[in-house]
Amino acid sequence: MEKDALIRFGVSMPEELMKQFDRYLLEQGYTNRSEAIRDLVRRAMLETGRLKSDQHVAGTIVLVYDHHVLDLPLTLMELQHNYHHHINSNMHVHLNHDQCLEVIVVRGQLGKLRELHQRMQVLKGVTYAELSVTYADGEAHPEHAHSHSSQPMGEPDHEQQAKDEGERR
Ligand code: NI
Repeated sequence: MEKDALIRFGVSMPEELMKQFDRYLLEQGYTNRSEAIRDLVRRAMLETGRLKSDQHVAGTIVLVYDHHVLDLPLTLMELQHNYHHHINSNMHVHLNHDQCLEVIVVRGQLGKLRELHQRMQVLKGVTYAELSVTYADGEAHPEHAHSHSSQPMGEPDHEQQAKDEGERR
C-alpha cells in the first residue's frame, strides 16, 4: 500500500490550553505534538462514524457558558424549547459569578441532537459544549411520537406545542 502523504498545517490555540496539552502529552508518553494530534483526530473520526444520523439514541449535552453574555441565557432557553421533544431533563449549576454549567438529557434521532448541539456550540459565550450519546432503541412512548422533520429550524410550532400540552393533561 502506498504511503499517505503527510500534510503540514498550523494550529493556533490559547497559551493556557497549549500548556495543558503539553502536560497531557507528557502524561500520555507522547514525544511530539503531531503524533498526539493525529491520535486525537483518529479518535474523533471513530466517534462520529460510530453512529448514523437516523439512529435513535439517548445521552447528554453538557454546556459551560457565561450568563452575562447578552441574550445568551434567553437564546439557549428558546433553542431548548424549539427542541422540547428531544429534551427529557435539564440541570443548571451556577459554577461561579460568571459561569453556568448545564447538563441537558437528550433523546431521539442522532441527527437532530447533533443539530441542537451544533447550534449551541457556535453561540458566543458558550465555552464548552459536548454531546455524548449511546444507543437507545425505539421511542419511550411511540404513541406520542411526533415528526417535526418538515418544521423550519428555529421557529417553534406554537399550534403543535399547544396540542402537546393538551395531550399531557
Ligand atoms: Ni447559572
